[in-house]
Amino acid sequence: MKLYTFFRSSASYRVRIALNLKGLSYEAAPIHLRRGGGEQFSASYKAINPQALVPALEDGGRILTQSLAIIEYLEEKYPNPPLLPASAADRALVRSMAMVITCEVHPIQNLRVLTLVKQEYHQTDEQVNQWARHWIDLGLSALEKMILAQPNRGKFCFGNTPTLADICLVPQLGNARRYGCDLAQYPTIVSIEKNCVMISAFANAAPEKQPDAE
Ligand SMILES: N[C@@H](CCC(=O)N[C@@H](CS)C(=O)NCC(=O)O)C(=O)O
Repeated sequence: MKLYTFFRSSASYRVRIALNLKGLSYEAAPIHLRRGGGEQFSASYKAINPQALVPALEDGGRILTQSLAIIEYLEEKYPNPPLLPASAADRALVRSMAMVITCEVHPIQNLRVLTLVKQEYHQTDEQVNQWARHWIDLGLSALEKMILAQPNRGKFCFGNTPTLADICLVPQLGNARRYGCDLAQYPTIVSIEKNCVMISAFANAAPEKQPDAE
C-alpha cells in the first residue's frame, strides 16, 4: 500500500493511525502542501486525487481518497482489530463523533479555506486564527458533551478500545493547539488524548515521527 501523505496533515494522520492500529505496513509518498506553492496542485498529483487534497491511498491498483472512506475500506478489508463497535446504533454514534470533526470542523479550518480567508478577504494572521478557533471550539465543545452523554463511557471516545472517533479526534487536537484553542475547557477530550498517545499506533502516526517531518 502507498499512502500519499503530508506530515502535518490531520486527514493523513487519521489514515496513518488506522493503518498502524490494523498493523498494516505502507510506503509513505510525501506531498508537501506548501513547497513551491503546494505539490498537491501538480498535474501528477491531481491525476491521483483531482481534489488536490491528501491523503490518497493506493492499494491493489486502486486509488482511494477521503480519509473516512479510506478508513472504512481498511475496516472492511482488515476487520481486526475493529475500529467500530458491534451494534448498529453504537456504530452510528461513533461515526457521528468522527463526523463532528471531519464534516463540521476540519473542512472550514484547513489550509485552502484559511488561505482564501486571508488573501481574498484581507484578514490578518490573528483574524484567521480566530476563525479557526471559532469552528474548532464549536465542534470540540459539542463533542465533549457527546462523549459524556454516551452509554459506554471508558478510556476512549466510546468504551475502552480506540475507535474511528479517537482516530479523528487526536489529529484535530494538534490543529486546535496550533491555532491557540484553550483545551483546558475540554477535560474529557484531553484525558482521552492522553490515553490514545500511549498507544504506539497513535504515537508513531504523529506528525513529528513522519519521514517528511520538518
Ligand atoms: N475530507 C478530506 C479532507 C482532506 C484535506 O482537507 N486535506 C488537507 C490536509 S489535512 C489538504 O490536503 N489540504 C491542501 C489544501 O488545502 O490545499 C479527507 O478527509 O480526506
